[in-house]
Amino acid sequence: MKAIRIIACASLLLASAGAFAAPKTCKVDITGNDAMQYDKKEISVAADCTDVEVTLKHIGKLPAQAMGHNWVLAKTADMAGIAGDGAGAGFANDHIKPGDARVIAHTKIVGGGQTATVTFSISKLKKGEAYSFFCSFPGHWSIMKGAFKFG
Ligand SMILES: [Cu+2]
Repeated sequence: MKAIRIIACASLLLASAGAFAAPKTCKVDITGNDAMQYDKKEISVAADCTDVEVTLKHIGKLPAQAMGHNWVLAKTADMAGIAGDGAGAGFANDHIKPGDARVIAHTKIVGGGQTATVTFSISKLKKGEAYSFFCSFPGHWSIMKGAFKFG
């Protein structure tokens, strides 16, 4: 009787160990330009990615104060609210309201020739929820946005 219980315990342990996939950081590159455009309308990461590293490169020439871009990830439903608050949050805050819990991940704002990177865990995202990425520089998010898909 005792032996059976031990075997049952061991198989439970094995089953739960299998649920944790090996960590895998998937890299995504995206550019922004002087015409207020990203080069991607959608980002899709594979199901085995546990973390995502996004690198935003500004391939234009304009300074950040004039044509700055960042990369912000949030639920699609939160995008307008974050962008609205971000517009008033100021350049020094990367146009993100300080402590905005709706923001899942974001880079700093970059200008022409500059690059910024952010890494986040896929565990912050829920299956079945719609997520989007966008630029929170005032006036940009209506054009600079796209769907973020995973799994
Ligand atoms: Cu922008």
